[in-house]
Amino acid sequence: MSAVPSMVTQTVPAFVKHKKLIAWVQEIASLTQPKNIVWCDGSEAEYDRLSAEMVAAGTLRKLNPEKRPNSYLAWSDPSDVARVEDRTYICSEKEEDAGPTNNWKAPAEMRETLNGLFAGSMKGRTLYVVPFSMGPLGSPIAHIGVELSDSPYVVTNMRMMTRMGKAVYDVLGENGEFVPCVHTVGAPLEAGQKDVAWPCNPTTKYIVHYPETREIWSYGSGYGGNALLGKKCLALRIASTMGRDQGWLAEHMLILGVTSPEGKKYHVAAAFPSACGKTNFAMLIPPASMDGWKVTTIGDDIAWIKPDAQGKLRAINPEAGYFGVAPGTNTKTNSNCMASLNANVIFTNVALTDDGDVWWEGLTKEAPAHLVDWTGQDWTPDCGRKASHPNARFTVAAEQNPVIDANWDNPEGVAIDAFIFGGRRSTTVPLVTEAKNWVEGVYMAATMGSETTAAAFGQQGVVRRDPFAMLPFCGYNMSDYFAHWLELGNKLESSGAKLPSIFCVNWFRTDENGKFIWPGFGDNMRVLKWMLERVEGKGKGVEHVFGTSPSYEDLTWDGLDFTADQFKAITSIDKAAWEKELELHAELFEKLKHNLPKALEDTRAAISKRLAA
Ligand code: O2Y
Ligand code: MN
Repeated sequence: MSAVPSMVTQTVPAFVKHKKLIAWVQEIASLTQPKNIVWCDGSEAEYDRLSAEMVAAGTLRKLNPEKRPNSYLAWSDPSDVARVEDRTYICSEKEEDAGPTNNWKAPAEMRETLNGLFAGSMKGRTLYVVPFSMGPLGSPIAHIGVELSDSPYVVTNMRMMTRMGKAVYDVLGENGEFVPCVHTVGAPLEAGQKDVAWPCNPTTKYIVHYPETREIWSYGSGYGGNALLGKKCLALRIASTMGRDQGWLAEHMLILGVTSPEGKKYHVAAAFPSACGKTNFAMLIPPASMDGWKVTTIGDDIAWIKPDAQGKLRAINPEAGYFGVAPGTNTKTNSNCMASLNANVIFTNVALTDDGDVWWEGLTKEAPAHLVDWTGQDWTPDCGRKASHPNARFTVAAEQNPVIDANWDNPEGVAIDAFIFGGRRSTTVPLVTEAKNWVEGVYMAATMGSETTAAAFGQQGVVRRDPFAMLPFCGYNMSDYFAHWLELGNKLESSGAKLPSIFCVNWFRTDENGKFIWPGFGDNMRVLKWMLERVEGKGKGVEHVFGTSPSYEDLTWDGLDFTADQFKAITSIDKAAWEKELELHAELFEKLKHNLPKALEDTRAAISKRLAA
């Protein structure tokens, strides 16, 4: 690599007026040495051109237009199939600001490493300049990012996942603020070297965040959250630090609109760790017996929540599309999601059918007799391998969701009435509990967890604590994050604002055979209805040590055969199990003791005392 990199000539389109942006693109181009630079305008023509180029390069297959119009299938390198948590870094100046739940390196040290890796890393490739808005263009809650990437797959995915293109330059103007995001697949092409279908770096990956300077640098992966830098990197890790500094919240939450039969509209934001049915809840279809209730989607994964002038928390979905898990999705589990996927989709790592369509585990009861699997090999039902990767994905524009909320794109956002926190627990945690107050709600969210592997049927698996479902996504010290939630609540409450109610749910208690007791899916509407009655101050319930839960009579049972005994099995509170649970909370707090708010320790002590009484 030459010590003084040569300049890459670029023609900057007339619609780009931001001198700092132009200079930064030149600086990154000088470092990474691409063969050319493309300033993306986000047009359909650009999308079609890049897709055709990727088909020619073998990165994408065009699916049968009669089965799946305007849709593509990508198969990634088998080493590049998911987020890489162990290669994800928060490089704050002080290690304690990243906290014990993040990987940390000093910014200067990381910059030296990355400068070495990024030097010449785009050789033989095109550098795409991808301007994007997280949130409706010009919304007071939105923020802008610009991703420089050498992956056309990133460009076409970003066009669906964000508001991407020319209009963003207009919002940026001559000196608007943006979060700089630099991405390379880390696979430079030497002169004459043939490219591969899915370029990536098989051995070296880095997903790096500099919270103080609000920058993102990603090296070596072309996949999902590692490469589509608007999602987990900007909208959660960097945005969470912006929220801490500016008094708002960037959360790993879906946002729902719920309309009652009387026509009253509510909005709830809900946090669930992965594999807890988040997409299904985001597109919930109420049971037929709950005629008149309507659920609409504002967001499926991330919420940005800012207090308005009256202290009311208003939320937007910063994204414009869904990057959802395909396996397990079908017309029974999520027919709205399936309807979203009829056309204009990029599928990644699902299987290809003989008639040019896609298939994944769980799509149909019976698998097709022959497929080409996500690794490109022939597949038959008896071959002993999965046809699609368990983390196979679809990328689709939110607008294709048949139950998209009329306000999903409203720049003012929607007023949040309730927060819901849920984990996957086979025992201990009841179906639903309303927290006694904001502090106890924050405690519930801070201590939530999900079971990973079930040790045996009916036995509790290993519980992985995932505070606020933010463990891999909080861009700063988790204890400071708890303090931020507490301080924001305190500030809003003392200004006279009504805070959203906080609920904790668990759809996953099992019986002695390891079978889920609660039917879940659309029947979660029964629980949602009770929560909204509580929000209205009308819902009945039973007070207990942790808060308030419904009694059997307080839920609507029309159209569902669910006995009082079954209800007891998913709502009972086992004192011994909770004593153990509180010990595990203490272990978590010990790990997070640096700056852990005293209010959380005090809440643990108070719950313990109430439990013993
Ligand atoms: O594996 C990835 O690259 C993406 S992870 C992801 C994608 C969409 C929504 N949520 C998640 C997650 O891990 O929470
Ligand atoms: Mn997520």
